[in-house]
Amino acid sequence: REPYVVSSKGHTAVAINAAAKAGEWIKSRQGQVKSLGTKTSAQDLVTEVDKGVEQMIRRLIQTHYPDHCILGEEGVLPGADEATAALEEVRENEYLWIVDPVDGTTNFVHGFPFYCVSIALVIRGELTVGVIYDPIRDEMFVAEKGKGAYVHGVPTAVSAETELGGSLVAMGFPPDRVFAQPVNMAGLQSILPQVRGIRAGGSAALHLAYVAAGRVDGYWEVGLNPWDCAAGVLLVLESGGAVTDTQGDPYDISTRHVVASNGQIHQAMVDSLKAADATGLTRS
Ligand code: 2AM
Ligand code: CA
Ligand code: CA
Ligand code: CA
Repeated sequence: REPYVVSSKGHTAVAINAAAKAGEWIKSRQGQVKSLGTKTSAQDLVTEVDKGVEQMIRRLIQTHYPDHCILGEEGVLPGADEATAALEEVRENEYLWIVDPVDGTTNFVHGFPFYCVSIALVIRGELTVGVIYDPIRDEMFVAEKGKGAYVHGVPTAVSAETELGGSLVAMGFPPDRVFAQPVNMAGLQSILPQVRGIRAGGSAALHLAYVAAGRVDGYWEVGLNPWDCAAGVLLVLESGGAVTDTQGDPYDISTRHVVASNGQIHQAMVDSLKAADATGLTRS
């Protein structure tokens, strides 16, 4: 294995180190969850591992950068409008870290080995570092703005597929049944007949890393929060791919309905979601 660190730049090394330590800890706790709670619904799970890992990552970042702001999924107050809060923090803080301690908590709880740690750094509103660590496969995905994206020192690149018909795409089913379920049913019905296959692994961040690495050609999901996608978005962009909202407008940190792809099949995915009224942006 090549060393994780692809750059001696401090921020990236701190993110990689935090993700590696967090990932090891999560993996060691699979199958040993002691306290399983719910958040917004019976499907929206949280464990002591999510909370403990976020605390650990916060401490590691704060040790190096005590004056930086950290937005983490489990640090958000219940009922707060997460996306709006994040945007305000981006505006007000020069350095904002965006942390998802466990992306794929449902998988973690069930022992389905598809989850990761996601850490991004936004500097003056610009996505600058993105790190995603899959502890099961020991894969560390690292992107730096303007410097490309790597997995263990090897550059990642999106696929070259040009047709939906030859594409394997991923999607996500967030636990919000009232809003997301009808939108997802419409999207599935529209995209599925056109592609080679659809996968829904249950980790938004890892799906984005897989778009970056060319393992799927595209991915879409509605109802995401900044911690689900910030790191993965930079990975896709730095690997030569495209990321927009589900209507094809440019991604920014407040975008919740996301399409990521190799670029080549992007418009076809967006067109298909629009035609099926499956963007999540036209329904209330
Ligand atoms: P999590 O495991 O960090 O909670 C699965 O489709 C994706 O949805 C995962 O990335 C999961 O992240 C995310 N997710 C979980 N709960 C959610 C919620 N209440 N709203 C939106 N997305 C959620
Ligand atoms: Ca969660
Ligand atoms: Ca998440
Ligand atoms: Ca999480």
